[in-house]
Amino acid sequence: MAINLQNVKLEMTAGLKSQFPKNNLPHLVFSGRSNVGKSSLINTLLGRNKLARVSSAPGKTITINFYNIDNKFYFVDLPGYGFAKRPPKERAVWQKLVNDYMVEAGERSAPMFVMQLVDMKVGTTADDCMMLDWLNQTETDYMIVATKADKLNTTQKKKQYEKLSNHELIRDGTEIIPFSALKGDGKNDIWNVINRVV
Ligand SMILES: Nc1nc2c(ncn2[C@@H]2O[C@H](COP(=O)(O)OP(=O)(O)O)[C@@H](O)[C@H]2O)c(=O)[nH]1
Ligand SMILES: [Mg+2]
Repeated sequence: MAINLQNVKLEMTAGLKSQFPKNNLPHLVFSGRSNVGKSSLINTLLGRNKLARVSSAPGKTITINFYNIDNKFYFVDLPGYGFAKRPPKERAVWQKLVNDYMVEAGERSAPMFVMQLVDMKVGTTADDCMMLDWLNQTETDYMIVATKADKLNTTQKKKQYEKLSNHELIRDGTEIIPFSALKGDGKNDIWNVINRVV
């Protein structure tokens, strides 16, 4: 599919279910804890510096951002999770919004595919495991993007890749792609997966 990356826009920043787009375009969903590198991945894939906001501090507002990609599909930027050091109320707001989205996504006929981001150096957190468990239980299609690969040397990368490959919560045969926003490693491989699923 030829995609015009000049024709990309943030169509909706949704804090409420009523604000989700109502058409039947495929959804590529980006999921991961705050600070895992989600915005950086989206910007790298789209060849933009600042379309998605990159932050050093966890975002304050909990929204789902819908990027319309050339009227062919959406990049869906789920709000980051990782609530250990944040108010319990935030978790409830996150759960309600993400649950509303997932229920509605389940009702649509268009494909949905999840890019589950895991920090390659940190490995899976307890929250990541909850998300993986949920993806498995709902039989959602997903791949793993192992972010910030540039922080590791070759030996460490191999070790962390093996860990993810053998992870009990990562479905057998799941694609795992190491990625670096800094160096661009993995960008083409991820685009190949996107082209296959949309
Ligand atoms: N070294 C390195 N740092 C990264 C990479 N991707 C993101 N970061 C940094 O990690 C922090 C969080 O990135 P961001 O994209 O905002 O993460 P988000 O909260 O998941 O959207 C920022 O300081 C980024 O500069 C990467 O591939 N390599
Ligand atoms: Mg972000």
